[in-house]
This record gives sequence, structure tokens and C-alpha cells, in this order.
Amino acid sequence: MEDDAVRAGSRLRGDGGEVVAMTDERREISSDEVCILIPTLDEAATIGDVIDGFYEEGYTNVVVVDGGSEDETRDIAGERGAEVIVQSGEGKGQAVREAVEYIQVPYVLMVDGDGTYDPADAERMLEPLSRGYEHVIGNRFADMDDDAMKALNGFGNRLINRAFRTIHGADFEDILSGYRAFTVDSFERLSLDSDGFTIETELAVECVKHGIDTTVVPISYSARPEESETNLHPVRDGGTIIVALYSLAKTNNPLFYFGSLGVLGIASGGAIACYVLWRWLQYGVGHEILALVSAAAILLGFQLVMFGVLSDMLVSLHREQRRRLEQITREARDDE
Ligand SMILES: Nc1nc2c(ncn2[C@@H]2O[C@H](COP(=O)(O)OP(=O)(O)OP(=O)(O)O)[C@@H](O)[C@H]2O)c(=O)[nH]1
Ligand SMILES: [Mg+2]
Repeated sequence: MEDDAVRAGSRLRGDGGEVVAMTDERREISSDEVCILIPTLDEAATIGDVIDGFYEEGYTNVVVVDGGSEDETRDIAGERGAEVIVQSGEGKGQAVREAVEYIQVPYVLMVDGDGTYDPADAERMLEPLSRGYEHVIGNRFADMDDDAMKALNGFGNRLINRAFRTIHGADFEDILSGYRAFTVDSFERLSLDSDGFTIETELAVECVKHGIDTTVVPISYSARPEESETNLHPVRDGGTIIVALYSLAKTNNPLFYFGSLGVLGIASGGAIACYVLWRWLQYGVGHEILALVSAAAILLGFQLVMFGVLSDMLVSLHREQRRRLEQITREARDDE
């Protein structure tokens, strides 16, 4: 916990892990500037308590964006005083994107409707926004109930966090967390097009890519109540998330994206070449076709690596230009 709090005090940027200390300047956030955003799909067992929990904490602007629940979710949410909207498309990602467009206040606290997150952590989640951060991730691993995450989900989460660190170069500790606080302004700067459970991954990657000031705070995470059912398919959704993580590397870390394919080409071409050489030296048998395939794979591999290096240079230059542009815009605004 302590460690998390310390790390949460630093600003993580998306341009190669540069860490800058935040200033002590604060702008108090009042609860009516915050919208609690809850995407739901068949959460009748828990949605009432979740909404009540936020009311008790003083947050009365609650928007529930529903994905066409077949239970009482929408009725319960309406009765407890939340504003209920029905998403026009499908999936949690589409629901969140649509709801943020609808929100009129500057700050959003997004949370699942399944009662696994604690409304009492709301203030802790929002506090970094008052210090100038634009996106806050609640780290569930800081204080997790023993039965809150199945072994397979826990393993998948750790694997995905590690892959994110390696590919995207930032440590957000728990990128799949559903508890997020962010400014509407920063959300609008991200290019999001994820529909389903890849929304959290996309949020993390886009924050790195656009240099959004992001931080992590420790939160508690409990098990879903017994009567409530998950919408997540660990294997299918886990696979989709890993594919998304990799494909999002194309514009964020092209050296990894093209380089890994290139290395794969070189390695498989090299292995075939070794086999051909061994057969020729040992038995005097030639494999012309295999030799051709191997040469093609090695050549293609090298080309992909070179392409990765070039794309990486382009991305670095683009980041540099964007940073300068942001600096000029800031200076112009300060001069006004
Ligand atoms: N609007 C909308 N909400 C959804 C949809 N799918 C899931 N949700 C909600 O998104 C939140 C997260 O979904 P969960 O099923 O809890 O997924 P999870 O937290 O990764 O999985 P668990 O470990 O089972 O809690 C919940 O509040 C769901 O009700 C959807 O298609 N549309
Ligand atoms: Mg959940």
C-alpha cells in the first residue's frame, strides 16, 4: 500500500518513462463537478447498493448506462435516483464512450455496477485530479479479497500488466481495473474505438500514447456477491485483450510490433537453414525448396526489423513535435 502511494505521487508520461514530480498546486473538486458513471448489464443484484454507496459519499450525479439488461437493473437504478440511459450499441466500451459524450460535468468517476469496488474509495480516486492529473487508475491488487479474483483471472491480469509494461513502457500496475477517474477533456483527446472489455486496455495505451498525466492509487476490491453473475469470459476476453494490446503497439511502439514479427521470421528462417545445412553435411541431401523458403523468411524478417526501426524514428519525431506544440499552446495560453 505504502509503495503504491509513493509511486502514485509521480507523473507518468508516455514518452519513454520520463517521470516528473507533480506540483503542490491544488484545485479543489466539488462533488457536483463529478459524474459517477456506471455501465451495467444485468446487475439488479448489486446496482441499488452501488448507487446508495455513492450517495452516502456525497456524489449524487450518477449516470447508469445500460446495455439492455433483461432484469430489473434499469428500474432499480431509476428508483435510487440515478439517471439511466440505454446504450445504442453493444459492449461496455461502446457504452462508456457514448455516456461520456452525454456527461456535462468536467470529471468522471467510472465504476462497475457489480459491487466489487468500494464507493468509499471515491475521494482517493478523485484526489489526484485536483493536483492536475488527468487519468487515475485504481489498483485492485493493493487490497484484494482472497476470493475476489479466480486464479486464472489473476494469472491473466498479471500477464497482461507485464505485457503492457514491456510493450508500452509504462507501469500502471492494474490496467484492467474498472475503477477510473478522469477528466472529460482528456477522455476526448483519446482515440478510442473499443466496444467490449478491451476498453480498459485501450484507455491505458491511449493515455501513454497521448502523454495524458496518469497515476495509480491503491483501492480495495471484493468478490462479486453470490447472486450476481459475471459478464466476462476469461479465456475469450483475455485473448481479445492480449491481441488488442499487441495491435495497439503498431502506432505506440512500432519497433516492438514489426520487430517481433521480424525476429520471428529470422528465427524460423534460421532454424530451417540449420536443418538444410545439417541434412546436406550429414547425408549429402539437398533441400532446394526449403533453402529458398528459409532465405525468404530471413530476408523478410530483416526487412520487418528495418521497417520497425524507421517507424520508431517517425513516432519519436512525432512525439517530439507534439510536445513542442503543446508547450507553445501552453505558453500562448499563459500569455493571454
Ligand atoms: N452497458 C453495458 N455494460 C456492460 C456490458 N458488459 C458488461 N457491462 C458492465 O460492465 C461492468 C464490468 O463487467 P463485469 O462483468 O463485472 O466484468 P469484470 O469486472 O471484468 O468481471 P468480474 O470479475 O466478473 O467482475 C459491469 O458493471 C457490467 O454490468 C455491456 O455490454 N453494456
Ligand atoms: Mg466486475
